[in-house]
Parts: sequence; structure tokens; C-alpha cells
Amino acid sequence: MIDLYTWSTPNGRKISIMLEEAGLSYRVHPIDISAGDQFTPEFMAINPNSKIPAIVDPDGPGGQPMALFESGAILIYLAEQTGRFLPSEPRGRYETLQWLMFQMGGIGPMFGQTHHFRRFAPEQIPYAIPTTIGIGGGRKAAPLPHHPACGSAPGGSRD
Ligand SMILES: N[C@@H](CCC(=O)N[C@@H](CS)C(=O)NCC(=O)O)C(=O)O
Repeated sequence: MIDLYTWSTPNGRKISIMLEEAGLSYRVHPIDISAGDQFTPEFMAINPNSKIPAIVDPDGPGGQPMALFESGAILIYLAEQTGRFLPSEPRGRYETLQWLMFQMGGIGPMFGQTHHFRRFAPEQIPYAIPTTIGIGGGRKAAPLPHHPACGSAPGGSRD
């Protein structure tokens, strides 16, 4: 059974949704990032970058336990383990991966930044608060939500 280390944030939910949709059995270990659980030595042995989500698959490749962090890497791992949601034929595979990279590299970090600077920054610096994200043809400025619900606890790093 897969061990899921997570908290109730968009990045955490991505893995919960994947595990549910793939019909996998898993055990949830709450990591309260507002209480600093992500900085415990036990959790940092799984993710040295101190962020949720992370998983441990006791039955990983070669029958050995596999610990993984970064939601995109976890999604690819679970997709490949189950043969679901990531086509094996090249065209569909790359098309799927491009949208995953788009979310990981573009959308997710901007949500994290806007949430951090709006909610946790000790001083409000308007220029630092991303309010829009350049997206699509002609780089339309799509508004960012006010409460994306992911970000860092005070004292945590931003991402
Ligand atoms: N790129 C990472 C981002 C993970 C991330 O930013 N996790 C946040 C919650 S959504 C976190 O653990 N923040 C706690 C901290 O930075 O101290 C991923 O996709 O897994």
C-alpha cells in the first residue's frame, strides 16, 4: 500500500485525485505545513526539499521501496505503475507531458507566489504580487485567483 504524505492544498490534492482515479490503495500521513511538520527529520528523509506531496511505494521498482517527491514526478510514476492516464504511444505521451509541464512550471508556481505575497509576506509589496498570468495566444493576462490555497507557512520557502 502506498504511503501518501500530504496536506490539503492543490499540489497535495493532485496526488489524492490520481490515487483515487487509478483505484490504488493508499494510507494518508498528514503533514501540517502550517505547523512546520515538513521540516521534521522523518519527513525530510522522504523529501529533503521539505514540501508536500510525497509518497513512499513499499513495492517500488525491483521490489524495493521507492520514495518520491514533486507532484509531477509522482503523477508520472503512478501513471506508469498503473498504465493509466499517460499514453505509451509517443504522440499522446508527449502531448500529455506538455500539459503536465505547463501546470508544473507555469501555473503552480504562480499560484504559490501570489498566495505567499498576498497572505504571508510580512509587508505588502504590490509589485511582487502576481495578479495575472500571461497565457495563450497574444499572451492574454488571465487573472489569478485570490485564494489559491497553496503557499508556504510563515518561515517556509516559497514555491
Ligand atoms: N513543485 C512542488 C511544489 C510543492 C509545494 O509547493 N508544496 C507546498 C504546499 S502546496 C508546501 O509543501 N509548502 C510548505 C513549505 O514550502 O514550507 C510540487 O509540485 O510538488
